[in-house]
Amino acid sequence: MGFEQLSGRSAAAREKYGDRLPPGQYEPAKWPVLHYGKAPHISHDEWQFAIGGEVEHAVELDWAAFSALPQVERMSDIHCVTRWSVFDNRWSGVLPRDLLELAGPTGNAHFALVHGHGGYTANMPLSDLLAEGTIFAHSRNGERLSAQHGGPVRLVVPHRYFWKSVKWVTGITLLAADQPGFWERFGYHNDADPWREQRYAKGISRS
Ligand SMILES: Nc1nc2c(c(=O)[nH]1)N[C@H]1C(S)=C(S)[C@@H](COP(=O)(O)O)O[C@H]1N2
Ligand SMILES: [Mo]
Repeated sequence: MGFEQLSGRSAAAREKYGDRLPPGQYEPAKWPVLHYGKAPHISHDEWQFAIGGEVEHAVELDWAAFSALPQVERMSDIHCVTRWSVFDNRWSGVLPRDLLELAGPTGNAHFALVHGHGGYTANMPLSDLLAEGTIFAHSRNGERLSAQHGGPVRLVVPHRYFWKSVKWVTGITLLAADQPGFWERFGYHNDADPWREQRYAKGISRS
């Protein structure tokens, strides 16, 4: 996409959303699909979620157990490192704190590695997982997430670039010390704050 088109769209988005458009982002015509590899189709029957690492007792949930947890909604904008932002998404699902409560984080739990189908991972401080807007979502704007968008359940961490928002989640490992996830090992910024344009680690530039 040419710079003119990009900046034109950015200007339109800035007019529409004001300060809600982070630097270097634009609004695409529709929500893009982006992932490494092929999207798996996971049925509710086979869905499983494991919580381990720095916890009092490791737990595994099936779909019924996940569905029985308090269901909440969170509104947020999402920002991909490839520069698109999608505004006003209403996510429905379960709060990380309600999941973690089942396992009982130990006093050493300071970081989380969130796992997705096929070995994808994203790392974050426990505080990002427990942040107000973070949710394990099964629906967006009242519709179940498609397999392409990470259904049955994906993570949404709206205040970080969207690669932290793991699709087809399979579990959480709580950690005492940080461990880089899938893209973080390839040079993506560890913190991924879109407002500070933390796209890539120091010394690496891509466009
Ligand atoms: N399991 C898994 N989750 C993933 C990815 C992936 O490759 N595998 N890609 C990430 C990236 S880079 C982005 S931008 C978003 C894209 O989500 P979307 O396709 O629903 O827009 O998913 C994130 N979560
Ligand atoms: Mo991304």
